[in-house]
Amino acid sequence: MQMQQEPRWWQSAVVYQIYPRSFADSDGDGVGDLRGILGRLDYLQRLGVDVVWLSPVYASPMDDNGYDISDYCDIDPVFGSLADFDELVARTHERGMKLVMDLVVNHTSDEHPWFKESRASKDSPKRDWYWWRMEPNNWGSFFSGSAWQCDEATGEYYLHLFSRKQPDLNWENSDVRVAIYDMMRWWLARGVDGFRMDVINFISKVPGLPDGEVRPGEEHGDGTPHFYSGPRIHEFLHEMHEQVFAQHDGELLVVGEMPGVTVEDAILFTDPARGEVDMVFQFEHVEVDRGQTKYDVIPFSLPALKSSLGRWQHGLADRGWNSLYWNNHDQPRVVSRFGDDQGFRSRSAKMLGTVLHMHRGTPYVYQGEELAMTNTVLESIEDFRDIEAKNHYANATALGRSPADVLAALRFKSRDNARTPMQWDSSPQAGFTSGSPWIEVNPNYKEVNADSQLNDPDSVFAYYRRLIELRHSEPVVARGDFTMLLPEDSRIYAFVRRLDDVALLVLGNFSGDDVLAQVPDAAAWLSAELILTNLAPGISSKGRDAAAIMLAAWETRVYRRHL
Ligand code: TEU
Repeated sequence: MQMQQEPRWWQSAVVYQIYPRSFADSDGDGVGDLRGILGRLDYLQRLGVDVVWLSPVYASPMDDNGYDISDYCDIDPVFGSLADFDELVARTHERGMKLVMDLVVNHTSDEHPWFKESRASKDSPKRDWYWWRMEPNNWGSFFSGSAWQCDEATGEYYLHLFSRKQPDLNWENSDVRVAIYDMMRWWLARGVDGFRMDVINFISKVPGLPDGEVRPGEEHGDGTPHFYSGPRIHEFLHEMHEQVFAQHDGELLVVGEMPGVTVEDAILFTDPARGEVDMVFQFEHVEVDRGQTKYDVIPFSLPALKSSLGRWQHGLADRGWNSLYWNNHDQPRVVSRFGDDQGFRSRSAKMLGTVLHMHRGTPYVYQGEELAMTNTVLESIEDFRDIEAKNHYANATALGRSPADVLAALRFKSRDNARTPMQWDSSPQAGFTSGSPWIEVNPNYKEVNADSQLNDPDSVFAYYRRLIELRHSEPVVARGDFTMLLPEDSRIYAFVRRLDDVALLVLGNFSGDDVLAQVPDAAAWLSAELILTNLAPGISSKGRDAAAIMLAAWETRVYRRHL
């Protein structure tokens, strides 16, 4: 017996992620800001998205571009003021869209008053708000080097899973939790509609912080088994739900970013009956091209991608909910990664968008994805801005790796690929700023920009509008079940969605070749209604009695049939 879940508003919604630093700069200082976003709300409304998620805009020394927060209850001056923020909330709501904040509470900035107080002395009342040790364990940081930093004031070490300027909060201490829930309620009272919660499955650490395994060739131990979905994680998230979300009765969208989360755990996190979060970001599908480490790139395998996404579709079919994404501010651009950003940029971007958006789950569009923005040109290490990339380069080259090899991997995988300015038009700096941008604009902006796509019915932008509209108008897209076809095919992604007597067949060719998709019932599908394709009408081959469906390079099709 399938458990019928109550339909929730976000099951038919599409979320748009803004990375404020790189979206739109209103004052010419080269960094995007809230007033810049205000000036572009019409664009988002035209795209048709339901929710806007802002990467952090809180006060921050910007060691990790705002994921290091020094004041949770203020806006960083580089982005504007609380008054600008209130206006943004109001204008977003006026247009029928919701606004979700990024919540970073696994760690703060080392410049947060809590940490300043904590580090001051061993008997500070806030000493226990962070993790202090006489001796560090062997964990490595995600941003290279040890996860521990010796602090001058007391000679003890503090834990930082990310940069030295991002000390981890100690969630075992209930005062920490109370302070965080208070702050969350304060934002909800200001009108925000939910939270994207940064590395939220890292907040519960195994007591005693045991050493991690040191793999051959590695300098540090892998601490992840001791904090990925740690022993108290479900308890903490349920408590947060009770203390913060429950009062808002299903109006919010709460998504937990959870590196390393398993399907089994995701079911528990997102089962509405358990009261934790609405959905999680999992990472398996964006790690199909990952070797032992992030920068060790292995060849892309479509069967591996299908096996992963299919397992998640299956696992969360009855209980819980998926979120769907190719891109965010940490991932290279998908058209450069799984598509063809040269000869078939637009066509392959539309295919990738279709395959993702037709899955069951809530799709996330990352700024510029709707224009098929690509990875950028990063020649020397000076072109990079991201602390993760810069630390990795310094560390790997110090350990004797060839700078050319390290740079090659960084060019493909660097988070800076996602962080170049939004390409609005073909004017200097792509219309992003009148000043000098904090990171170079992608040199392809004259060809790839919003202005050239907004009024073109064949543009990637127009195509994304249709994808979003389909989720709103077709119940089978939002609520239908999912069946993967052709799991072993190395070039075709194919699946069926079904709700009552309506079925959709979704096909995507992940290659530059013509390929015959040997799907069951091919003849019946060929005579069904073609509701979406990325090829101009007439180019699609339509042999009526074929036993298979011929797809051109990077072609995608969605057929609808009544059964
Ligand atoms: O990222 C969490 C995370 O684990 C990674 O995806 C991270 O981006 C890194 O690439 C690991 O190699 C979140 C944020 O999305 C990211 O921007 C922050 O830097 C990080 O947490 C720390 O707050």
